[in-house]
Amino acid sequence: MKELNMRWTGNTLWLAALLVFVHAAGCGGSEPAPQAPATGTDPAAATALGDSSITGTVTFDGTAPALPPLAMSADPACAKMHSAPVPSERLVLGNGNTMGNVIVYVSKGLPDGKTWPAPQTPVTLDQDGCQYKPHAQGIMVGQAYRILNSDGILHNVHALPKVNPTFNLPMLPTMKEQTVTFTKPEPVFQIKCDVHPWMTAYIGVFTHPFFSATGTDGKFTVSGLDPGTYEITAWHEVLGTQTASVTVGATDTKTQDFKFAMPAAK
Ligand SMILES: [Cu+2]
Repeated sequence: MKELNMRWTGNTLWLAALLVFVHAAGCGGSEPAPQAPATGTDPAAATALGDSSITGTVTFDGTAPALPPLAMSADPACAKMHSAPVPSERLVLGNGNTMGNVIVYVSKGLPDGKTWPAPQTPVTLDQDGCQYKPHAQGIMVGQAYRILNSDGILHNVHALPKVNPTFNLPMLPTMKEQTVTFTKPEPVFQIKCDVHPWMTAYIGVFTHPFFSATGTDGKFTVSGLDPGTYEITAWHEVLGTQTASVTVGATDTKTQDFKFAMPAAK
């Protein structure tokens, strides 16, 4: 079933879309297409976005630990791409200890019966300078995940999900891109390169578009929400997760900041 659950092409997104269609049409509904709710309402309303948003800033509280730079000297082809040591990606801070690479998403409270189609635009992961860029991000179920090899050297893309099928794609120096999709929602999981042990990325797969990853300014915005009370989760690869409950009305912009700290020494 692995090849049925996961599709990619080296070339064009339309072919991936065609395969999705063929699979959906010929495989007894193991992945039913999103449907409007059966009861009565306007189909457009079942997918329309709301007018409220939640925004905020994620910061690190305390003295940042000194982390060793990425050990790129293990592969001279990587080392020569950089004129200076490349800082660790484990904790990326901006001015004022704002935190990058935090994925913030709605984890509870979305209305039943509503569906959100995956955008036609792909989410991109590039292998650039022997780093995955971006380091952390979200994607929707069914949305194209376009994996580039700007480096033009040998990498591999080893995904370690627990719900979706795992995959391990070789990226030969001549391969410019591959595209995959994820078929099930799944909390954030790791993607790594087995050639270069320091290369790690993280991705979360969602059935909705209410997620955001912070840049080094620590800022996130989740928009398009209907009125309601939502649990939002902020995830970080080292410092774990935090949740908050936020209630929005019909046209609100609410602020919810998060603050992470190193766990207390035992
Ligand atoms: Cu690599």
